[in-house]
Amino acid sequence: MKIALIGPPKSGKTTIFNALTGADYEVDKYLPAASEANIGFVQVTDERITRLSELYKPKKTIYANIEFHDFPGIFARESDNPETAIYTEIKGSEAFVLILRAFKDEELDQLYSAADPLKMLSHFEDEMILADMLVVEKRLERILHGYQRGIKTPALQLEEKALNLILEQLQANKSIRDLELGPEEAKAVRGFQFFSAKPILVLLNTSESEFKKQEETLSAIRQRGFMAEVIAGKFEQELSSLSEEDAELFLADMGMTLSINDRLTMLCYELLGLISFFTVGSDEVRAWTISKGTNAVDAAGKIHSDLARGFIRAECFGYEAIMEYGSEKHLREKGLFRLEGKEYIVKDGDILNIRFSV
Ligand SMILES: Nc1nc2c(ncn2[C@@H]2O[C@H](COP(=O)(O)OP(=O)(O)OP(=O)(O)O)[C@@H](O)[C@H]2O)c(=O)[nH]1
Ligand SMILES: [Mg+2]
Repeated sequence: MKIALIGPPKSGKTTIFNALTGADYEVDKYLPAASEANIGFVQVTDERITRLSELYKPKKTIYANIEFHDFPGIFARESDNPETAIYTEIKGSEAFVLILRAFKDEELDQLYSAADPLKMLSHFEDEMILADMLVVEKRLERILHGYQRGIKTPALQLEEKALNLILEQLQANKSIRDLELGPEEAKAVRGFQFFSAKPILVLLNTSESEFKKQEETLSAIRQRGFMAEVIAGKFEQELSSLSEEDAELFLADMGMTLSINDRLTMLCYELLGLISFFTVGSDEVRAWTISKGTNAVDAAGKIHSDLARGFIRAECFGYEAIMEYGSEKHLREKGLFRLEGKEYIVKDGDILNIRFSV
């Protein structure tokens, strides 16, 4: 899963990226914008994998992970062109974490603009809508040009229909994520990777002392339909250099029990509607990430395409059940060891073993 950290210049993206990944990229007010993204992986802590690993004692234990890309500031100047490589790279991610400056800094106020998260959020929404609109208009023009030259296929007509619906939405100054397209239409335009179609988590980056004073801004952002949270980026980065016990004490002081990694990965799962299923055995205990509503055969395909192709049945039991009864043998006796077909909707915490033949 690829998540982009984006935002205006100097909102604290790299600071938060460092806190998340334990990296040590330079952060400084006067540093010019980087020309490429920093990339880092964050392991998704899952207590359940730890427990399963204790039970099965496998050779390998594999947690899920999220790939974070820390981009330089965007949508800052008139001359910033959303058709350049970095913007295309941003559009290639599955979701955005939009980091907005809520910490005070007079120099940054002067160099860039005042810390006004609500205003900045509107600016980002406008820019994303505008950038998408340019793409749609250009494509529609080409399609119509093709029609005039006799190139008119059902696929093109479907795409044109979808693009016109999207254009209408954008012209009403609304994001594509709030538009409900039919499955056919959605498929026809998937390749465009529109900015305003991506799920967004808004993070207010604030100082330690202002951390508890963001409720009003947060609820205003949530009222606009976004998921939003507050983070003390610089403070979190400092914490990442402390021992686990000390960091926990500091966090508890601020009313938090989870590390930035755990909080942010949980939020990303929620944002994207993701869940985990597990595979277990003496070789490997492993977590797999899927969307809510995924059926057994598609879940099998996550593990290997052969498992989907030759899918026969899924042997299935729940994490809670194996923890309660301690062994698969006991689960069988209790009738908690099930056989499920292709259409079974996999649940969070399911443990699957795919029977297949190719
Ligand atoms: N007071 C305070 N300063 C912060 C916080 N987060 C970041 N900063 C400072 O803000 C400046 C910019 O931080 P970066 O993390 O480099 O910001 P960025 O968004 O990555 O910047 P660009 O990539 O250049 O857009 C640095 O001087 C940081 O120390 C914070 O939570 N509180
Ligand atoms: Mg940066």
